[in-house]
Amino acid sequence: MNEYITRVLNQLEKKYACEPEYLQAVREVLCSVEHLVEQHPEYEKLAILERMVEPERIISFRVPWVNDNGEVIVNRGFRVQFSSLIGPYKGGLRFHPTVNQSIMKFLGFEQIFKNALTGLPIGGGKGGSDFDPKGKSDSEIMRFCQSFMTELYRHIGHDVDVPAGDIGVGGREIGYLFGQYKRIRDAYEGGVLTGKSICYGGSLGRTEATGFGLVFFTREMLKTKGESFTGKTVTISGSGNVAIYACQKAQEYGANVVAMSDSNGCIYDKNGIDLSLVKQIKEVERGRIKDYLKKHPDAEYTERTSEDSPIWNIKTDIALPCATQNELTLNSAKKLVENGVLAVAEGANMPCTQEATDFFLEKGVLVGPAKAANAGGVATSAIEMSQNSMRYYYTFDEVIEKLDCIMVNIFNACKCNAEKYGCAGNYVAGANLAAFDKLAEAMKCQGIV
Ligand code: NDP
Ligand code: 2IT
Repeated sequence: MNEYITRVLNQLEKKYACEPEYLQAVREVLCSVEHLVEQHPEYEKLAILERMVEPERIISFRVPWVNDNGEVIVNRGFRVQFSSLIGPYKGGLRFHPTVNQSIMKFLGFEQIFKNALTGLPIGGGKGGSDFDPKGKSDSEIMRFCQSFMTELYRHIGHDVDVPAGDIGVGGREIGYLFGQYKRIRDAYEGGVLTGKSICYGGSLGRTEATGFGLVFFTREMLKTKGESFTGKTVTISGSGNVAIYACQKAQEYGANVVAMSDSNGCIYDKNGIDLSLVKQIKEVERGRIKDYLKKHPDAEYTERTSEDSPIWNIKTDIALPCATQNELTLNSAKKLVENGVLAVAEGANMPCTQEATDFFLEKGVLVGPAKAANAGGVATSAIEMSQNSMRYYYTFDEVIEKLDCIMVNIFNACKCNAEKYGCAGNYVAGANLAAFDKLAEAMKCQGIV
């Protein structure tokens, strides 16, 4: 391993020993850009790596709110403004009890590379809170969002930092956050948040974008092997925003999606997932995936009992992890390979452990890395921002056509860079190389800042 990379990694591992997810994300990128770094001896003198991995700013704040019983609850809020090299900080907000600084930093770090791959002018950031939206009433969600924004508003703006959704933050939460921002600022600034509802400035297609984009990227990978979605068996973990729309597009392409999940367990329906029922359970009732059995008693439900999710034991051609980080372990990867998996594409951020990814690559499985394969969501957020600036809206078909084109371009960038640096077919390395190259060049142009 290159000396400069080793030194930076060693320093980080000492300094941030308590941030395993962040270290995992950084290690993956730095280990795959070795050839590029070797071609640029000036990077060391300019501290390109040190500056690339260190967030420009981390904001952390108290979020007090009152629950329906009149009790005062205090959560922690974060915004990691990772890089403004190529545009305003851009990235989602996650509300989940596991949120901590390591998870915020890993997500922010991934985001700068993902956003660079889209080819659009967006820097990278991430935020959120350890607030757990599960089981909360609508008014509790609203009060929490209002309190969160009362702190966050001073740090964001349409040319500064533009948050959006992620786990636990969808259209409802973005609406409450936007309302509070507008009230404090006393101005309508449409482009300050994305993922807005269509009725007050959102973009058609943003809801579908991450899932659809994931399937477009996978379609391009499959093409390289003369394959397509038609007639293939697909399993999709999660049953949230990304999973639902990945399922919809895969079904439109003629695949048989047989399984979906949530954090409690997974359903298997050999006749093909009834997606309108999943949408009803998850988008309307905010229920559990197990409720699927009430309408389809022939489907099977398996409870999750260990870190290895039962969904990956199901035989499939294409696996789309769309829930959360490190949800697909080496054990699961072995099971999928044993069952003949052809492609794995990451809808979630860093869902495969490093060992799982390495195993897939070693066995010749097509791997679509998150920063490339799920970039359709943020790319469409950037299209939402441009519509807000233009004060003009595209049709649904126009947005999806642009999204498809962006996903094809991202796939080609991954493919070309993998070939250029001697690892043809390794789209994980290809994505890291393409994005790193662009960011490092931007850093050189802008001086030591
Ligand atoms: P949602 O909140 O809509 O759905 C999340 C899904 O993942 C739910 O089914 C949830 O189950 C499951 N899940 C969450 N945490 C865990 C966990 N610790 N263990 C097992 N399952 C879990 O989120 P999204 O669909 O928006 O996000 C899913 C993934 O995609 C995340 O990794 C996110 O970062 C990534 N992503 C999202 C984008 C977007 O535009 N929304 C864009 C790019 C990436 P349960 O309900 O039981 O918690
Ligand atoms: O991880 C991601 O790319 C997102 N959650 C979407 C971010 C965005 O700004 O649309």
